[in-house]
Amino acid sequence: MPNENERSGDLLANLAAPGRERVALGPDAVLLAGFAADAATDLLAGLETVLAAAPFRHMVTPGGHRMSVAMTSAGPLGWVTDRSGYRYEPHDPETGRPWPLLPARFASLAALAAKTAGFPGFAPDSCLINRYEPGTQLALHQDRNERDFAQPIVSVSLGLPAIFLFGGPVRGARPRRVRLEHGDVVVWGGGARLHFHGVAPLAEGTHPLTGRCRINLTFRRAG
Ligand code: MD3
Ligand code: FE
Repeated sequence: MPNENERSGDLLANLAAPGRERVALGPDAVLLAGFAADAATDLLAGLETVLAAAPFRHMVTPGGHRMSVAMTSAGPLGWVTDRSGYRYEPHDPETGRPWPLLPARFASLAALAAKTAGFPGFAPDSCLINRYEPGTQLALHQDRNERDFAQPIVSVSLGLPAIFLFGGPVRGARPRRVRLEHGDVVVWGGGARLHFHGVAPLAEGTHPLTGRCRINLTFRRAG
């Protein structure tokens, strides 16, 4: 019977094994295919506790457009947008209360994925949670509200698949299309950190664990 340390050592070795799909999407972007599949039910249970305190909402862009992606956050900082701009805030503007705690399973998975991709010591202080329903899309954008662009971003896809649009450092370049499936994790660091990216309109479908939606968790060091 292995002890706890041996067990977690085995798990780490297995996740990092050469046989597991590990796909370079670019010089500093690595897809860990299926990395979160075994954690998915725990992650979705953690999501329910977050949603009980901070439900999904459709925020408004500085230009006055209602976002079709529904969002919420967990952790010390949460990403918000309204007519006055994009930023991170320690409180949920809907309730005035601090954002819910990062569920333990969220934090452990994000740290293990970052370490596996070559970013040991990643300690996110924010998890932005996006919900896509069929037809929902996310326009090409950069993530630039974080303080330190040397810190990676870890994204976890759950539920329905999506076509992720991975552009370049300037808006003009035609983006690559990458299919992200349930359980896929992508770690974005280095040069890729400031690349334009988005999500194509979600196709119709239902997933056994999420129903008629896709959930994306993005872990960030914002402050
Ligand atoms: C590449 N979310 O929340 S995750 C976002 O699927 C966001 O919900 C998308 O873009 C989603 O900001 C994409 C993948 C992702 C996240 C952040 C990145 C890719 C990134 C930052 C820099 C480069
Ligand atoms: Fe983004």
